Amino acid sequence: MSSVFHAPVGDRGWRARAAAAAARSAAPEAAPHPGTATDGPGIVAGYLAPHPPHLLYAENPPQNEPRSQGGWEGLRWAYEDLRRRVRALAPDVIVLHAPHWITMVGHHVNCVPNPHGISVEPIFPHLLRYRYDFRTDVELAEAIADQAHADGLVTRKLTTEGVRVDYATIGALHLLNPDWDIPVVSLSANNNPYFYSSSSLDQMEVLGESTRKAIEATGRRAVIAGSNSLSHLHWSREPDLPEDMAAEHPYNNHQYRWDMRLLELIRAGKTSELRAFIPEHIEATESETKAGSLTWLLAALGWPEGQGEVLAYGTIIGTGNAVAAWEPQHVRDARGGH
Ligand code: 2X7
Ligand code: FE2
Repeated sequence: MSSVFHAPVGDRGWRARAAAAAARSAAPEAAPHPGTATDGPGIVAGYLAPHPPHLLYAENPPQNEPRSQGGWEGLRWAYEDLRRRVRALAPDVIVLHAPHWITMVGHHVNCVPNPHGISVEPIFPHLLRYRYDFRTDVELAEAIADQAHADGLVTRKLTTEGVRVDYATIGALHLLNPDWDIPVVSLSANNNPYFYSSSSLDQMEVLGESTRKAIEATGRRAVIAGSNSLSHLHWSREPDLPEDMAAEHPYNNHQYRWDMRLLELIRAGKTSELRAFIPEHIEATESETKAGSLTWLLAALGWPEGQGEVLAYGTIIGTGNAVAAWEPQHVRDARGGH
């Protein structure tokens, strides 16, 4: 098995950095959190932005071939709210970590200036066949890859034109910004958590911090988004009409209750408890957060205590999905305290 850290065995500098971040997030509420910008360059907001193809299908955008009657409105209305927030923030870039660009060795960053083509969902091709055409913030993409390398991770810059962009990246980015007028940086999901039972999210902590450093060093105002479903067991059959909401419900009560426990921690802003809870939740529910997008997101934000808002929860073919936001106080104040 290849290692996804290039640092020599015994180099545990990243553990010290992760511990320092934990200590910062456990400190009493006072100074601004290290992860989010109060003004000027930095991360201006972080969002949990789920990507099941059903959501994009239900929107009927012109870029997607299949047509639908709608469905999953609760989650989609929350995305409408996120879109308004993104527009109000007017970031330079959206940086996204999503689980379906799977890389077996290392963490890859898409550095192709203008990815375009058709993205197809391999299990649900009748829901998502989407023509995409967007701009990458190449300078930031390269800076993230370089910083992650300097921080001990095996990294690669994807520069090959024409590599198909996965449906999770496309789905979440469309739902966040259907106009595609904000440049993007897209990160791969290294697959090591699926091979090692423990410690696997540690790298996402490092990647999150590397992402933040690169955003600050390049002077960007960035929205960051982690695209994970929560509980991840789903039906093996779908209704004749995929958007038949009479068939949509949690896989079982166990999965639902564990998702609620996770969401209560977000709502309460108990981020250090959430950090410890994420692996438990994965163990209990096969949560897609195993792919690391949520951990990457919160690590980039510096695990901000006292923040966290759940905009919606809903199931998609039985899996749990939430739209959630972490925004600094001045952003919430500017929106009128919501
Ligand atoms: O990628 C997904 C997912 N995360 C959940 C449910 C169904 C399909 O695709
Ligand atoms: Fe997924």
